Amino acid sequence: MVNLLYRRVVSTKNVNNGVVADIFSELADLLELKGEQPFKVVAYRRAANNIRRLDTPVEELVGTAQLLEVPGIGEAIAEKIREIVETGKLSLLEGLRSELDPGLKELVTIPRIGPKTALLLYNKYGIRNRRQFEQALADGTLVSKGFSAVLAKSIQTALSQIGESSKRMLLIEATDAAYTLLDSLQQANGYDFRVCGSLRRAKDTVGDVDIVALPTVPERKLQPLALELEKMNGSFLAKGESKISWLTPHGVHVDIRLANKENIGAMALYFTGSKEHNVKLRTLAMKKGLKLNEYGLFRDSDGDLVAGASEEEIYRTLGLQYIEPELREDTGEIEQAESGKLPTLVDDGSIQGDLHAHSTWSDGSSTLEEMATAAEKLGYKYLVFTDHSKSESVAHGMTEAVLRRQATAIEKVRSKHPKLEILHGSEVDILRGGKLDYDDATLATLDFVVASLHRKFSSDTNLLTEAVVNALENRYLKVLAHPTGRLLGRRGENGIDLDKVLVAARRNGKAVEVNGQPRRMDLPWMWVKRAVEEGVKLALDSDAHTTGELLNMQFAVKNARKGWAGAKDVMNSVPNVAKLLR
Ligand code: DGT
Ligand code: CA
Ligand code: CA
Ligand code: ZN
Repeated sequence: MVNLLYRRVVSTKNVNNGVVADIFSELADLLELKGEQPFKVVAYRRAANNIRRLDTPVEELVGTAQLLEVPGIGEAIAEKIREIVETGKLSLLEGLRSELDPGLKELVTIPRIGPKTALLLYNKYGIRNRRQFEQALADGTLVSKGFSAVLAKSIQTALSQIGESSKRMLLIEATDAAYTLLDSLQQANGYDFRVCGSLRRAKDTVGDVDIVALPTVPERKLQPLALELEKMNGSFLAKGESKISWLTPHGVHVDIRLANKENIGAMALYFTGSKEHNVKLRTLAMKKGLKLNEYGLFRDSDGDLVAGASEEEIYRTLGLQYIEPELREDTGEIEQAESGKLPTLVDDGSIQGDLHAHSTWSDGSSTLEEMATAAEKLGYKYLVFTDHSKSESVAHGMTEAVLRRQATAIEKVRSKHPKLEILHGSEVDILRGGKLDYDDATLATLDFVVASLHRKFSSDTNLLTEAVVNALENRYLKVLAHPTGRLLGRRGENGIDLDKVLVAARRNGKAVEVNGQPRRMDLPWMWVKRAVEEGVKLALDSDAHTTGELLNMQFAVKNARKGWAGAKDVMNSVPNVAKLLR
């Protein structure tokens, strides 16, 4: 059985080059914020870049003279690398993290603001966090106090270009914020918490975090919880006995509502939404002589409570099948629930392996061996390595010669993991006209082929669509990866005609990917739903570039559920790898 909640275990075990490099980058940023001498900052940044580009795992170099041959790595940095490899962290960085104000660190996340400007804002203009900055920018006080009007204008433009989407979090960010908060509130004791809102519905971006709190102590309201929150470094937007709105130290908006044993189901239902789903439920209730709100389901005639303690009971009383939170978007789920035709959704346990993962052979930062070990720990039956093809030079795409060497390297790793089927695949670029980046003779040497559009060779959506449709004819191609190419909050969809693509995929018997990278979530869930309706098979993938990212699979699963996919729609729910390769 696969357990994707394995998260921390897997992601902290391996100290790969990417992790070490990230630690040095963060160290450089924080030292700069602290006003440390520039040469130190530059040195750490250089070390980070060089470690990131290293071909050998830095772990293997610790204690050898070879490590000191890497440009930018002297005795002092080598010692720090040893500490990271041995303990998984760097005490110097841990110290800095707790020493620096989170609000100051947040300022650096604003476009056009580097450490220097952040310090200026903090020290000279008294700006303590991103929210205060945006306020002072909007109402003009910043410029009237002497802040550069040119820079202010340029930041404003940058912020408006990123637009609303930048104010929404990725699903993974909201998940982390919510569970970090709940972990520390568990000590507050005396409440059970339920995460609701768009986070529970697994939307790919989340505006704010909604939590329903059920006291386990009689007569308890929200004041004791407010006291707990006061101990943390956030700020209150509203503080009542049945409702709290609070900003975490990282500026994440959290709404908390009080429930009781009789109405917790109704509260959870209401605050899970979506609003459209709720509206339709209320209308349905009215037709049945009932009234539904956040306090329960009541009979019109005498006002008596008929259901409220559980969502299941409320749905049942309304004559509906239970509706999973991911489906609550008013896209036909209520109608299907009325006639008892909702599908059984795919879940983490259905997933038997990962069909799209990278290694240090292209732009990944974990080795083949590290990735295989992590996949085995997840309980997978198979793992496909799909490093980039030769045209993808920014991602260290492999020439045919390198691909052959990788085949030999994979053979070696196989012998150490007899229980895991390790497949040699490739993420092959789709080129102009639909030609693939390796010729058929090369593709024939591989076990599995995933193909994707990376570089836009044209902005003409007809040409892009045509290329993808042609590529889907290739006999070796198994999966079309991240079809829209979107990067949430950064880059929109490529505009290809997905209706045509789905038809071509079904005609050729190819699967379409549900990529679980939190910034991709591609196909988007509405298109997953269409693919399922069209009978196109889905491939749920992590697109991992590190061992920890194998757990992106959980977001692919959530996104597939949101598109009504059952295990039968998912290619990698099949345990027998031979079936997959037919
Ligand atoms: P978000 O935060 O923008 O990603 O989306 P949600 O769905 O979490 O929306 P939010 O936080 O404004 O509200 C949480 C839930 O509360 C929402 O899904 C449904 C319910 N809700 C909020 N406002 C209304 C309303 O005016 N009418 C109804 N029926 N429900 C509402
Ligand atoms: Ca919300
Ligand atoms: Ca909310
Ligand atoms: Zn990839």
